[in-house]
Amino acid sequence: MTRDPKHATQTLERTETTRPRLFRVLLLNDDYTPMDFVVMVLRRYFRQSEAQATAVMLAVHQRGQGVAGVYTREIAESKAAQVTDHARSEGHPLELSIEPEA
Ligand code: NFA
Repeated sequence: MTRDPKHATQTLERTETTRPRLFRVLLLNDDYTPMDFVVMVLRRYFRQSEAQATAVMLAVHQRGQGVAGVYTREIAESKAAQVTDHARSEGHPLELSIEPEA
């Protein structure tokens, strides 16, 4: 039997979502990794323009470390691992680290 629409009730579903924590992928300076390799890494793995990649590379070179990109934990870990593998395969000591944002 159909209910009088004047008195109908409805249940509204609301799925709760939270924003994932974000993590900075840091590039660390060293004395041996070629500048060109670092610029290539920033362009290829962190999708930076040539100008941005050059600026970030120089900032890392001068200040010791800098942010390559900001991602969810899994993506940040995966980027750091891929870049480390690539650097080692070419004999470069480049190091990266990950830190939570705020
Ligand atoms: N310091 C390195 C050099 O002079 C360049 C570099 C920049 C390395 C940023 C690592 C990170 N060849």
